[in-house]
Amino acid sequence: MSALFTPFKLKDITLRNRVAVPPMCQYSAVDGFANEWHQAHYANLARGGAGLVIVEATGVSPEGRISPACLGLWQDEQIDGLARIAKNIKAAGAVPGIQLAHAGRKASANKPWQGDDHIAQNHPDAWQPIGPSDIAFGAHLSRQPEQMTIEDIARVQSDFVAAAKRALEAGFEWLELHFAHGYLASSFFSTHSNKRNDAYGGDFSGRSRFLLETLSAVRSVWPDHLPLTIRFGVLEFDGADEKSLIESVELCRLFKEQGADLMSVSIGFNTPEANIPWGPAFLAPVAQRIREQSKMPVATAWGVDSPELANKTIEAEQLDLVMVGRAHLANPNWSYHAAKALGVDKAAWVLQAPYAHWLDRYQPAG
Ligand code: 8OZ
Repeated sequence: MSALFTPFKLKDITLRNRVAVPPMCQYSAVDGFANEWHQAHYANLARGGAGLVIVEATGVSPEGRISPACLGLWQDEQIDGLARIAKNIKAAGAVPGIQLAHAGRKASANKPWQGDDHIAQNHPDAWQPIGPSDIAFGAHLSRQPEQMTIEDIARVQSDFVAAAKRALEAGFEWLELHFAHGYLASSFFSTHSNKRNDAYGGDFSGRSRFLLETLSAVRSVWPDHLPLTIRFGVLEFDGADEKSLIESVELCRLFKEQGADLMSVSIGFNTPEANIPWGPAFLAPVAQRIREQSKMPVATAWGVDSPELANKTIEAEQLDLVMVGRAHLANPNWSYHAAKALGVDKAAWVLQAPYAHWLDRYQPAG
């Protein structure tokens, strides 16, 4: 029996296996609306056999999008397109998830394949990014954000709440908050980006406040029986990682108290000065530490491409769920090929019957 292909239960939701597709921005929307690209993309991924498919970073407000081509859920009219996606994911036997995000000081950017930098300030597509402090990320994202007022903070938090309600209405059963990658929440937690001297900055508790309040506000509208998870940038690879990890573990414990159900462990990306040791499953030991010390189930992405490696991280109890991202773009049927490679009995049946039947039939005897 392959550990990767055992079910995973979180709250009232059971995933058919431990393979998840993490949020991957498609930069293909207009005005935040899902279109044909998104419909086909997510249906294909779900039909490939993964247990969970999480829709890409979806802006809780227009200003919270990374780029003008990101999805959004800031108005009711955006529900329909996402509801069709959720329905398609479910019809393929996967659980539909969605990630809600505010890009903070990294917002108002060009698509990665069109520069990955801030849109020129005087361009009609640009908008004013906001952040905990008026400090730019630097490097390719050099635009200075406007420091958020207390009213701005309350507004963004209520945007998260309103978007979470819409996500539920759209039929999503798994909600992930984007607290990583240098976007707004992550930038509140990081000393690289948060130099505030009010209740939302300074010491650990000040820098944690925006994240904990946002989580708690969303939890109050997201049903108890459905998973509410966090993609959390737990370290920066900036030379201060032990200190970051001690703080991150502490914050994970508080997240758990506020009702978070699983941590998707990732990187802070709050400074361009990071030295990231890219490699196969390089975050798995970090995730394992979060798992052991916060007593919460964990997932991680980044470099878990091979079925054997994915299976090993589950078997070794480093991860509860493996996020397989780019390997799914290369091969949307990754789970089927993984099941075959791992010797799962009747591997074709990782796929739905209209595919599984034909793949299973006419096998050579013996
Ligand atoms: C990887 C690294 C940095 C950002 C996201 C577009 O998290 C991203 C991202 C992915 O939505």
